[in-house]
Amino acid sequence: MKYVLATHNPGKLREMGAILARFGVEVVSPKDLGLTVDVEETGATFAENAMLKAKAICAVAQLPAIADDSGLCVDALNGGPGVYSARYGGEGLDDRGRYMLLLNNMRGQTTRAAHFACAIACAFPNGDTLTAEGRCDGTIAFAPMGEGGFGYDPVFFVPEKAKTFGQLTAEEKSAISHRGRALESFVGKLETYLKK
Ligand code: ITT
Repeated sequence: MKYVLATHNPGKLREMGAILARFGVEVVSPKDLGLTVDVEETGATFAENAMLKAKAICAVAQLPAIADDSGLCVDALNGGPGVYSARYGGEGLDDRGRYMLLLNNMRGQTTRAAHFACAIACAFPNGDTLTAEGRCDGTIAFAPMGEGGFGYDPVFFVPEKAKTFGQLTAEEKSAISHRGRALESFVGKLETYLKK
């Protein structure tokens, strides 16, 4: 069975595709199917938004769809930008603009704890759904480091690796990331579901 990855974010597509391939889950992108579905993320939580995206793409593609909703939650910013991570600072900013804004807003802050959160939702054409979540704890760096990954990776420092996500290889990041952990949990649930 093929699964559509319900995301238009190339960084996520790359990471989700690689992780799911390791578990033998065959995926296609919305682009492969000639689909562009714009889903309004009106949910208050990562889990709600992931389900909105999975259900919308599943309905259009008539294939099971796997969505990821994720974000960076910073303690000193009361958990922000959180579900607004992709929209932090407004429409005009790119990834670099968003993480530079974050560094600016953290200037002088000594409490730098943060975590990435990821909710995975899978919707099947018969109406069944599966969900999973993952998280990775770290701190906000004082300056960007590394060119790898996407989004806020250059400013998310992982103490156990003494590196930012941006300084890790794709494999190193996925082994400990919110997305890697959520997808590993999801694949376990998928295997159980498919056996039924
Ligand atoms: P889709 O909705 O099409 O999947 P999106 O980028 O809009 O793409 P989200 O609404 O889930 O997705 O926003 C997640 C944002 O959080 C993303 O744009 C990044 O800025 C950030 N983010 C999530 N996971 C990340 C990661 O592994 N590394 C760096 N930044 C990440």
